Amino acid sequence: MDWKKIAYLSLVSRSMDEIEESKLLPEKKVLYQFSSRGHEVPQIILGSLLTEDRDGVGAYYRSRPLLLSLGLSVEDSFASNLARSGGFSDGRDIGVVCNLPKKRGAIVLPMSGDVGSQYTPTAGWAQSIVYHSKTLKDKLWDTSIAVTLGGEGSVATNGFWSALTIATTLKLPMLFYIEDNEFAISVKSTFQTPGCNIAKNLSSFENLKILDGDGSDIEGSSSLIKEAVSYVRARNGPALLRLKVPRLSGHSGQDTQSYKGEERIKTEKSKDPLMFFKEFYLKNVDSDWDSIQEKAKSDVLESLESALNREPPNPSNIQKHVFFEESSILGGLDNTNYPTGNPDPDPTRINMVTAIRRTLEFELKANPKVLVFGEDIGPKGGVHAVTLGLQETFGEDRVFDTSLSEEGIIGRAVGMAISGLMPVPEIQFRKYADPATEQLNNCGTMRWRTNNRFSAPIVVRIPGGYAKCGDPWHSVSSEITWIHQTGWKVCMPSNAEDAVGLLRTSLRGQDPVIFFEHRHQYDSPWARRPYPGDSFLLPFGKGNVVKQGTKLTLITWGAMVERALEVPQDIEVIDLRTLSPWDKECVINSVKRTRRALVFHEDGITCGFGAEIASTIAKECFMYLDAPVDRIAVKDIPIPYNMELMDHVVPTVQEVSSKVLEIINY
Ligand SMILES: Cc1ncc(C[n+]2csc(CCOP(=O)(O)OP(=O)(O)O)c2C)c(N)n1
Repeated sequence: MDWKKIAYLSLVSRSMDEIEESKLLPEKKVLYQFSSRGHEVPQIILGSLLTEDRDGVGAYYRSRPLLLSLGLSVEDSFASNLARSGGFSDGRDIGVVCNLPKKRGAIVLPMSGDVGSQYTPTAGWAQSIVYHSKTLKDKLWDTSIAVTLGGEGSVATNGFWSALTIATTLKLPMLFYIEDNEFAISVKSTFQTPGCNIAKNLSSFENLKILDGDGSDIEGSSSLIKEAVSYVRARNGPALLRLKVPRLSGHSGQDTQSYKGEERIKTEKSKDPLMFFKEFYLKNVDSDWDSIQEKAKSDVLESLESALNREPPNPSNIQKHVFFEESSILGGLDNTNYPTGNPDPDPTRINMVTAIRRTLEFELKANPKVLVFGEDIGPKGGVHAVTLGLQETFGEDRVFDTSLSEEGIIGRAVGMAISGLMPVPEIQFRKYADPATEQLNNCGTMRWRTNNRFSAPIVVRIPGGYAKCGDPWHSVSSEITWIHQTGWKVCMPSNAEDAVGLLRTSLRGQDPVIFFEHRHQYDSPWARRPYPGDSFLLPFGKGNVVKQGTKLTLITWGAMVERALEVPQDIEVIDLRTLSPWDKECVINSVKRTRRALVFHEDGITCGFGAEIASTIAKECFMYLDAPVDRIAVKDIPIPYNMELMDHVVPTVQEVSSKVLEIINY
């Protein structure tokens, strides 16, 4: 153990917090400050053991000491807190939400502000370690481990339990490091786990090594940290180490700790691990503590000066890196040379289920980094039969069932994508993506909020929409959710051929994609098409004029395309195919010709995507319009079960046709 370095970094961290708390915060130069005072020493000891390539850490806002031990520059850290240029995010994110991408050595995954959201991406990283090492035979990953850090409050979150389930059921090389300071802001640990000790409560959890100690006991805690890291590195499975540490400051700069009381604050001060570490150091290592402290302080001041001299971020860059423009440091596919397969179309008409399966099969063959997973997608072949036979062909490492946790499915995919894999998670039905909302959201914003340091391109296959009947659970479409969120590409193919082209483009792309599979189109005879060949790709943002006409432009997508084509009037029908991005040009050109526009969709009408399209047409085609732009869509209620009721909710061909006539006769 390099105690001198541990002493130096602990003192650097302490000094940074002190300056921020006493000076930069009151001066309002730093607006968010989360002090690590009290947490430093054990974190830095842990960091000093993360020496292997591809060690991956999922950390949280109190983890700066650990990042310092993994190579974070003091200047970058200050610059981030000061919202200056460079740093973790170029002024886009708060400074405590750090990240540390590197091509070699331990990395820190992009943190986020949501407590508990660090856990499942770290589990994904752990699973990637095994995949890279065991399946791809990449030696760089042979001894790597995943480590996740969290406070005792975070053990009550869904993310914690989801990741724990993944790590223990799959026996992943993952260490849960829980820093128990007894308070989640002001809420006592009695509310987070009964009896306040997560280590004790998990003592009978299968496949989990438990270690429990006190961060103020330097020798005891450092040997526990060593034991935990060695255990996980030796591929024995996951471990959970809980260390008690005092939180010597308020939760954040604004917190006065009025809920703690004088006595408690005094007791916490007397447990400061740094104080005990100094004693330990002077007794066992050297007498140069004071000179190390001096050096730490002057280095910190010098770095602060440099950070203060940095320019503010350039506002003209703020829209950059929402989508792929250039490769991020970590995340996404390397340039893969794809085989052409059989580029000739196969004239046999296949349904959309078979088309998606065939595309997945080819891409799994073409790129060993593609992994397909979700609930029931293994031996059963998925509840929609899309993945039928894929596990048999590609094995359980590449096509696998997961635990029943959508947060786990998506969070794990995020960690995998950062490691360079192309995860293709299936969410069984659109409605069941709800528990994964946080991970989906953070996945989409990752490239932007890390200023292109990290990205997590994943292709989320989500079946939904009405089928033979409807219901509030299996028939949701709500595609607007992701169009409205940052960083997601969204497509909703109406037929088998488009599904092939869009899926292949998604799987070879560098952005996260919501690939919406409409349940009605899965086996609709209309949607059956010849397989367009193994090299067929469709670009995003290119609509398709599926019927030409002169009286009105009807803009639609997904299952509504089929209905729109049954409307008997002389209308032009555009299948948008992708909604983020969407083909404005195609729509505008058509409306300028037909002079009338109707948007037709299955998602609810209020604030549905039709509103966005209508507003664009109203602005861009104002001088050309002979009638107001209109919309027809599902009423703002879920799709009902009873088929007659369903027909009252999803617009029928007759209703659309009447609406068309109304606009034509305006
Ligand atoms: C999902 C979510 N809910 C609430 C918050 C607000 N919040 C931020 S930190 C925090 C307490 C976390 O406590 P703990 O996990 O014990 O870590 P500590 O701050 O004590 O180190 C809360 C409630 C949040 N950031 N995210």
